[in-house]
Amino acid sequence: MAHTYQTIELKVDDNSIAHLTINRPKKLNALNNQVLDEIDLAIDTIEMDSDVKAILLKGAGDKAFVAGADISELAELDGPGGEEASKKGQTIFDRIEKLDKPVVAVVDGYALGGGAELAMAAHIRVASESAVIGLPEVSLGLIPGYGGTQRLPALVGKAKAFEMILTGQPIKADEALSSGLVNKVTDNAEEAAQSMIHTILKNGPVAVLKALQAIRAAGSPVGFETEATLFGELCETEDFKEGTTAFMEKRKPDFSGK
Ligand code: CO8
Repeated sequence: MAHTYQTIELKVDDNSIAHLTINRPKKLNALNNQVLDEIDLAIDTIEMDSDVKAILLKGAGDKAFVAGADISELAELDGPGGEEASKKGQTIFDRIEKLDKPVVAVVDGYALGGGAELAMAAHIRVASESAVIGLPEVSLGLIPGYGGTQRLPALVGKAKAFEMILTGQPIKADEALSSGLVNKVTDNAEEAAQSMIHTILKNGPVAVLKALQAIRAAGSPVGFETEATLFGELCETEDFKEGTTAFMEKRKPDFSGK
């Protein structure tokens, strides 16, 4: 179903990439309830639309990816409301991480608080030289509540996560790269992200899907078992036959996605 959005944009380009843009540039794309609801709706569409092969997640304007949860809404929360709001954001960001299509975030400018947490829910982050990433919640008397205390340690290790979350101090692109928080830093992050998606989409579609599923199981008690099961499933696919045959025939594979 096609939705009309006010705070996000969702457009699918000719290369089957869905461009999901957080679109409140005057508020540095801060995530209010409406933005979260619209992201949730956009995920429904992205999941159902078989024409969408990958997602490019970005912020509108030239200053920010997303400068955090909307502080004017946060200020109104009481205990039960805060817990509910945290769970709501966690659920939506979890849906992003669990998408069976690669999600690449373009981190251009500020990615703070909930914005950093949104970027961390993507599978890959490409940053611009101007990226400033941080979890400043403690400076507001809060902690990250959209998964940041869980995803940041997984990406950068506990020591760096303790430093970033306890000091609340943001880091710049070069430090984000060296600590593993972003995958790449470049002067044209959107172009680099698109190019990475094109590279991904040249590979066997079923293999890309199963790779997403296998990596998601990393660290869980069934991680290795999941890898072996998915590996076996891939050995039954036409893509596997085509990929290996093409290699031996010294030609490019023509994957059917079956
Ligand atoms: N929320 C609401 N409005 C914001 C936010 C925000 N997070 N960030 C920026 N804005 C607004 C500003 O109020 C301003 O609006 P107006 O023009 O109407 O006054 C507009 O965006 C432009 O911002 P600035 O004028 O401040 O721009 P500067 O270039 O001077 O500064 C900064 C840029 C440094 C990014 C600055 O805007 C800033 O510090 N923003 C707040 C950053 C922040 O603290 N983010 C974390 C918020 S807490 C959070 O994300 C918690 C997530 C988990 C919640 C879980 C439970 C709900």
